[in-house]
Amino acid sequence: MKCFVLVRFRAKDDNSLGVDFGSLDLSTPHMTLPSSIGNGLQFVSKFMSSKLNDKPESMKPLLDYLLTLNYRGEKLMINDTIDTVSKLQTALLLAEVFVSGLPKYTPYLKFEQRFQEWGLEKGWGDNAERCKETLNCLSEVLQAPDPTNMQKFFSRVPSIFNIVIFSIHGYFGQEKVLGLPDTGGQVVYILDQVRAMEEELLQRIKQQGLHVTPKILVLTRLIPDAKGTKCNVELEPVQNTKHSNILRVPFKSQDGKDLRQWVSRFDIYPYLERYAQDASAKILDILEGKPDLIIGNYTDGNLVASLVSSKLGVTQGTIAHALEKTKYEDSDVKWREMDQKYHFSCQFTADMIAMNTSDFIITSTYQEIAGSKEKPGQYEHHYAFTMPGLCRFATGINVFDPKFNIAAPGADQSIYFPFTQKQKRLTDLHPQIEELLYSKEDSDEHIGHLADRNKPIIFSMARLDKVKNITGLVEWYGQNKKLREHVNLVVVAGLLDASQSKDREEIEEINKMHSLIDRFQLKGQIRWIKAQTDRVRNGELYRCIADTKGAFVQPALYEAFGLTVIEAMNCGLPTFATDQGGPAEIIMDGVSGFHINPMNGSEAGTKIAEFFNKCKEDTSYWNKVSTAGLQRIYECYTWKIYATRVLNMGSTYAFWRTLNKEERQAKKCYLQIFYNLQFRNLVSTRLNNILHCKQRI
Ligand code: UDP
Ligand code: LCN
Repeated sequence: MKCFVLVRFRAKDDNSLGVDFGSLDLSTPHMTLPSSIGNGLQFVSKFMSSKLNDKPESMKPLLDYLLTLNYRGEKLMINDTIDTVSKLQTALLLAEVFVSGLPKYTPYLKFEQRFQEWGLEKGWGDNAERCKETLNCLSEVLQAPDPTNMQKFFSRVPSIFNIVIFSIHGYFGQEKVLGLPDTGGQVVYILDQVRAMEEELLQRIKQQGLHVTPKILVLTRLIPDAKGTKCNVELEPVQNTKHSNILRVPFKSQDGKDLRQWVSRFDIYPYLERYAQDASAKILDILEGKPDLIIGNYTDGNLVASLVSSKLGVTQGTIAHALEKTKYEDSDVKWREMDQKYHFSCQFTADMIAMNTSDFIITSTYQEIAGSKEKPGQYEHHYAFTMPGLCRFATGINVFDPKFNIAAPGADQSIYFPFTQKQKRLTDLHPQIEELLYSKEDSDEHIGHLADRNKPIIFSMARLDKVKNITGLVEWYGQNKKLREHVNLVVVAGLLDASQSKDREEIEEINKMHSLIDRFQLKGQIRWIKAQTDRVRNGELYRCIADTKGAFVQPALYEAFGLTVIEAMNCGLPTFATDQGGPAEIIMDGVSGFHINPMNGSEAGTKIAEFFNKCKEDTSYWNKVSTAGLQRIYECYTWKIYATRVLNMGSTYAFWRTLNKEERQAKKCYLQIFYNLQFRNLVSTRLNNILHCKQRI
């Protein structure tokens, strides 16, 4: 296939560029069952099993892949003396018979030499038993591949040691950053993800019998004007890890100097290409070579991950968290109206590039991909769309693509644990929390007070963005007499003083909060606390709210996942959360919590009021909902489950991407043309002025 045939058409009705990424996936198999969406790994394993099944030589790609495995040049699993599939089968058989005769826990070192005589290298296992299982698993795959053995084998292949994660915008740090503009759950997610993945990597490497130190680097932006955070520090170890670091690389302005101030995620595009080059050089230096897996986060991180992984030839994973296209209604069709403020032309183009270059896409829920009966999913939104006069995507990304995989995040259970675990409770923080919730006077940190301390508290915590709808919650509360009778309202959100904010949406929301508090005369029933950055104390805060037999309310107009929802549930706090997005899947309505419709405030307010009414009538009801919420968390939302899945994706897709090389090369070539002609052009015509600006809101 030639690259130039790939820009297929211009839409008839306007002069938009027509793009059909689907036409480039001719031999990529696609799922057909909606129920399979998000189970890419399973599908890929099934497909590979059937594809590698027909003739013995069909196994050659697997042999070739195994021959590439190495750590810093030292061969792993097999060496070059095994150059045919039948030689590999013989070696596996001989080795399996041999290790079967050894005591189970015989260390690998004791028989390493025998393995080498058969062309086998380190990586099969740390003892005789583990080696036997891995050898047998591959023998089964070579004899008659089946998806179960295929998945098991790839979960054991030593292919991942060094991982790079890109998360560029906002203030990426470990202290004093949450709640700052553009800085929310993504940062929490990534830091927890790093800890979980390091732990899983260490366990796998040990079981593989290797003595390798894994490294994880989180690449973000170095911001010299760091506002009291550590965002001006180049290298910072990730807390509670041994081998993971945050590496910060500055943006450069036109004159080559480091850009000093924070840049909104909507204005970030002109800096990314240079950033990718600078980051790439630093990564190669620190890791002393290429990483084995690159994972991007959000539009900017994913675009840079695409550039760096294409350049280095490394497997790429994509995580969106929450893309703007889904949040702003008709943002594609009305892109022109919004472009000045949001630069969606650049963003949607970057998203399409990243989704298509990526080898696999990690989502937190099914609905993030395919939505629900009522609403399209985040990725479904990107299937086909038009930005009139600019670009028409006939196929942007297809949700039946096997690159989609669900791996839901968890919440750090050392911080978010149930309020009932009395011996673990952080009682020394109680005086501070008491002051935060109940002190009478307004301060720099809070506004309003709770006159009647005997009432339960309904609590919410989020960035003060429009989409989070904290002002919506205040309005529902203000309007609902019953609710006001039953409970007090506490919200932790943003800044309290509009003149201190630089974020345009936050400024609007701050002003609205003040006017709602006045309009409904809420002082005495509401406490508005500014953004809280201490996660440990926040964990205890959720539990103190649970002590009042209160509830957590997440009223967002749309929430991609909703970490606060699982944090609250982990603490045993009954939770009401938006039915728009991830929470609709996390909570089973009426069992492990409740759904609320953010478009219908009076219905939502009544539902919450009825819950508290029922709790008064049936004293066991509150505990029942609390316990069911916890059970749901333990079954589905933990970091351990997440890390196992993601590392399995990394190793399986590393092989998957070596199949169909020609077609992939053609797509890569097309994507490069698209990047060069379309994306670069958009950035330079719409945004280059930013490079010269000192500060932009
Ligand atoms: N958070 C916080 N302080 C605040 C606001 C939020 O610590 O003032 C934390 C919250 O506990 C959660 C994260 O920031 O861990 C927000 O994640 P979520 O997924 O709820 O929303 P996002 O901000 O990513 O849209
Ligand atoms: C961004 C969001 O908006 C949230 O819904 C997610 O929970 C968070 O990222 C982590 O994925």
